[in-house]
Amino acid sequence: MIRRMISASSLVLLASLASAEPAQDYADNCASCHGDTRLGGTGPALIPETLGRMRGPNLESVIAQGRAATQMPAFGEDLGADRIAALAEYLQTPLDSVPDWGPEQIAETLWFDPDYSAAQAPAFDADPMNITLVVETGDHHVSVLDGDTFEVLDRFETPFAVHGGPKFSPDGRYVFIMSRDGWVQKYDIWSLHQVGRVRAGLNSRNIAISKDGLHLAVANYLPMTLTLLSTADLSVEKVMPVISKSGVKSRVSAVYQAPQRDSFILALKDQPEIWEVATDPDADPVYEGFIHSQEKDMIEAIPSSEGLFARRRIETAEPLDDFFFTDDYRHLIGAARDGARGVVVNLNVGREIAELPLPGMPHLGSGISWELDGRRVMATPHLKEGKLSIIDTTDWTVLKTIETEGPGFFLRSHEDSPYFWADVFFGPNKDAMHVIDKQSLEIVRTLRPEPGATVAHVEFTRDGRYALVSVWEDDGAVIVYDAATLEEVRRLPMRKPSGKYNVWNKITFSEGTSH
Ligand code: DHE
Repeated sequence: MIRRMISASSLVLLASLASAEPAQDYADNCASCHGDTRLGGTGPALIPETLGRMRGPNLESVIAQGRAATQMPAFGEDLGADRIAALAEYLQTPLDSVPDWGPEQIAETLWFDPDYSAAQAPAFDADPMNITLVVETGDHHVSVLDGDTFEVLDRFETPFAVHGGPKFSPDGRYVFIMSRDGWVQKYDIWSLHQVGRVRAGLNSRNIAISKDGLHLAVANYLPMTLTLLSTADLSVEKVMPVISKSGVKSRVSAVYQAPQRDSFILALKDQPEIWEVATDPDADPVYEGFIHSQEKDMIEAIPSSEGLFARRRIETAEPLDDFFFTDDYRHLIGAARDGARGVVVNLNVGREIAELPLPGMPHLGSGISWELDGRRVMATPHLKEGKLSIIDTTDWTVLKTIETEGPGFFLRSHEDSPYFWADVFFGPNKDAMHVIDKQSLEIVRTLRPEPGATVAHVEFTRDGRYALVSVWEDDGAVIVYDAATLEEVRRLPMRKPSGKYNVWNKITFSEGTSH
């Protein structure tokens, strides 16, 4: 009788476990690291905006097996397959509401590294202008490379899932790094030490630094804002809600620095507008036509002068994304939503002036430019087709289409190199890297340094002598090539290295880099 009672109660227990609510499972097993609201804690946010980026092993297998070399344990034995599937589904449902994330909430997250003290001079012998940072997404670290000897001077932990290029202060001393969960990290290159962190958004896209180096703009999806931080102490200067002229909120796809204009340019994801935000404290907003009188409410909190952070709207026929800028920052090309056209906008007059046929989803943000037969041309890869488009920026025509071995993600060159490098990021030939002559527009070599592995993203040393290529795998490497002979000279083991950023090339806006 007793035995029958025990087995009956066990059955009830088992049944209740099998049907446990995923929200309860989340609260019991995940909330302590990922936050009660799923917006992150010591672990990353678990919301669709973040999880949509998960590549490789799917969500269920990460929950079941954990993540090697992280604090993420395996829940396979405790929860079983059905509850894990329900939990994974729960994590992919949008949040009912997004909490306020204004100046107060942001300020509460501000943290300074107690072990940091600012060095008076670089704590190393290497050329501080030839430092290259390697973002290692495999274990969320950055390696600081001496660009002459390729020695790793430091390797520091970043917030989880860094995205987009880190941004250097104009003197190259500090760098700011952003994660998809909206954390911004400040690192002092001279001291080889982290300075601090702040969470500027809940789900963020990228950052841009102002021409004078005083302000950092953070483009957010959640909430739909642009956060402006002081680079000195990471304090909040302003949180700008992003609301179209017609009163509809929009996510910010990306924010870019326009040095010649002394402004930030914003791509609005959901509304047919481009925003320009002044970073010149002396800009006279009315004279510049930066604001309409009915928009005064948007600039009421401007700290030091009327011009700083004044906003100008440029209305477009449809939302545009993923911008390439001409070197003088007079024009941008944005990708139209249909993934088949590029739209040219003249930023001075504030309107669209041309359209280009660019089928196969151009990745304009990776575009680079150079002189060809006295004309300024730009090249862009396509995310859905194995080709590169070469565009004449003097008359906005497609000069040539170069066939590649598959769709690519990044392009790179250097003023002193006759070649540009184009990866094949997707498909069976993802191990290929094309090297293309900038004048003949012919592929001169296709490198395959690690057959079967994804090989992507290139950065040059300051002098353009060496090209650094990522073997984009967990057990990966950065391969150093002689940029003239195209021979491999070094191989540095790295954990899934993604982007690489040379201080000099970035702070001088080298024509070979996407800005
Ligand atoms: Fe990126 C830069 C948008 C997916 C790695 N990516 C950028 C920038 C934008 C952008 C707007 C320029 C910001 C900057 O540097 O300031 N990226 C997008 C997308 O919209 C897209 C397609 C989808 C998404 O969910 O965001 C996307 N990006 C990816 C990836 O899957 C990549 C390959 C891996 C990852 O880290 O998520 C990736 N993106 C990068 C890198 C840069 C980048 C390494 C910086 C390149 C550089 O050389 O500056």
